[in-house]
Amino acid sequence: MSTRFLLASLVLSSLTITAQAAPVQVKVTVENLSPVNSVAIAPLRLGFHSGTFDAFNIGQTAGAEIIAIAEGGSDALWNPAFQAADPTAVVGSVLPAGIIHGETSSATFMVDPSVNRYFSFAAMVVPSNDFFIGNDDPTEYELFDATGNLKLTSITQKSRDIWDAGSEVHDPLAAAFISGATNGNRANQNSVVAFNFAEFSAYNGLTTARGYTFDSQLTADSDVYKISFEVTPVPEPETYALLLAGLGLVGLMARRRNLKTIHIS
Ligand SMILES: [Ca+2]
Ligand SMILES: [Ca+2]
Repeated sequence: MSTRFLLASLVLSSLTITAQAAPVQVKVTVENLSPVNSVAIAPLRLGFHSGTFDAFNIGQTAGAEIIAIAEGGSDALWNPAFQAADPTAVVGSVLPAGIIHGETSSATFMVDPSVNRYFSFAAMVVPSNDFFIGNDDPTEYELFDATGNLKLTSITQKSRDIWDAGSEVHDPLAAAFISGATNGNRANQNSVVAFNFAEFSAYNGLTTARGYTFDSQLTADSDVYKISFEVTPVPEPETYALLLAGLGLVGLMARRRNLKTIHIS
């Protein structure tokens, strides 16, 4: 067995060993599937987690972290609440501020499939006072199986998946994404989290912040939003070092041989 072959074998076997326990990069891509001139989706707030963080419950009062997302798209309370409930969770966002019909956006996260097996999300749906999409059950989206393989490649949300946080009374003049409205104004609704997409038609004919005339067109089965997942393995730093050292030695041996050849000839 040549030295070069031995070195290559060592590098390959170390790659195989580290790949099994290694974190992976997960690219999250979002796409607004709603009809032209219909709803926009604020930044996606997300977490890869162990299944312990329960963001909200149907029929119950929404917590402050969900209200902050549903009324203003903000993650100011979502991130700390998520990390307090699950310290090993990877939390973050897919920006920008909002995407409309046909637009997409992506962000990449470093995730350990053995620790962060589940995926949770929440995002404001606009124009609205307090509407959002998100998963009630923290274990609904099992992203990785027990051996760390990606189980789920996408999540599609339909109109009937849209929640009303029950925190702010419907009022277009206090809604997000409506031209001339003041999103900061609000009246307490004192209600609970419930499915609601029919209220969007109350915004029809109003001008949005993006300049188009809103037209809901939503029926229960309308696709609204898609979240897609793509995984790429991340070699660990020691693997890189070994790989580089291996390549360096192979290069050195090759150079020596060339020098010998030159010397002999
Ligand atoms: Ca729940
Ligand atoms: Ca409401």
